Amino acid sequence: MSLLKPHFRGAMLGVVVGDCMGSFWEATSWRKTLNMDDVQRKIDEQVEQSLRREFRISYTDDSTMSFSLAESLLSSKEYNAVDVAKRFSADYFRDPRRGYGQSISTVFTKLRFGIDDVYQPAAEQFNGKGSFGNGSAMRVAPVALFAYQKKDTLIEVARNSARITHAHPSAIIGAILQAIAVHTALELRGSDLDPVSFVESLLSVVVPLEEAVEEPTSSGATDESTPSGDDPSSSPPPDKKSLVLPSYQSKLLQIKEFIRQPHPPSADEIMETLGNGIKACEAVPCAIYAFLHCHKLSFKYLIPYTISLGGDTDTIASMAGAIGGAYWGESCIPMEWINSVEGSNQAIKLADGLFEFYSNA
Ligand code: R7I
Ligand code: MG
Ligand code: MG
Repeated sequence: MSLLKPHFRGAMLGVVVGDCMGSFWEATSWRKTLNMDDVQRKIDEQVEQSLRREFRISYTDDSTMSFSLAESLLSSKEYNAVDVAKRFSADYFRDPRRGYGQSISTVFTKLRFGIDDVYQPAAEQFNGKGSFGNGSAMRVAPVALFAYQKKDTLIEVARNSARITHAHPSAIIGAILQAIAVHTALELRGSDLDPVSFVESLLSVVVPLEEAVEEPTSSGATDESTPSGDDPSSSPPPDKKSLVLPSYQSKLLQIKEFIRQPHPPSADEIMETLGNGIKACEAVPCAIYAFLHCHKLSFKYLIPYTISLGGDTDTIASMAGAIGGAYWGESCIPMEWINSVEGSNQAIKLADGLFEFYSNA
């Protein structure tokens, strides 16, 4: 099995490369899938222009928040909720035009001047139900590196770091699921991967978490207050139904079915069943499936494939990129992609810091 450090780097680079490559399509692909050749052409064009004109493709909130979480974990040498909240809020007010979720600014405003309970603003979102957006999961990759040796710590830090902005159980469990997926990919790092076993190991974590939640997720049920991949601004106010979202268990079982069937599902089928929208319960399973579909191929294929699934493209590609980067390692990411995205040096520096933290633990 290969050395761990390049895989830490791969995970953090995967976050930023997926985010940068996916962000072009994010606003254009709600409720639709994309042609993979078009996506590939756009990536080539952006990379070529970036290298020729010496500018970097910009990252969005997905990377900003991942970096801040990593920085906080490194500077505090532990999870420190107040410090994480401060950094999230400061980042937002320093540069609010990074494509943040539409409701999260309320949380950052309340956190801005300090508050006794940093979890309170998130708990007040959506009439006290909390956001079920994927923002809690999109930034969680560094937690899998920080707590590489301790799965219990990993789950607790993923849970609590989610709660700073996302109090809905679906967003919290989504963050834990994404962190565990990155962790599992790091453990495997390039060795044979059986996709069914991969899903089963995720199920073993997620099922008890969902069982422990009284109401908010239930197998097969759908949330009708915000349709899949909906433009968030046009959503009606949440009612009691917004607590009822499809369970991760049902999505993971669907992924298992996809893996077992003789022909892979089409992008449209994936959108219809797993979803590709802004909800954590759509974006996280979609990213996990994308990685598993591509695990015998390459990072270079994974990113355009994931973007072709449409919807919340920067976030889903960033999460799939984190899992893929953790699995294949830094060397699998095309050098010209690394050189053309903003934040790649920061990603490497933070990955190395997290590796050092792990090595000295
Ligand atoms: O989850 P969040 O950080 O957004 C992340 C997304 C990623 O795609 C990023 O790339 C960026 O583009 O944004 O931000 P939130 O504002 O907490 O959630 C996102 C959206 O999900 C909200 O603006 C709502 O439209 C929707 N949403 C809900 N709608 C109804 N009821 C989240 N929770 C609810 C809810 O309970
Ligand atoms: Mg984004
Ligand atoms: Mg997004």
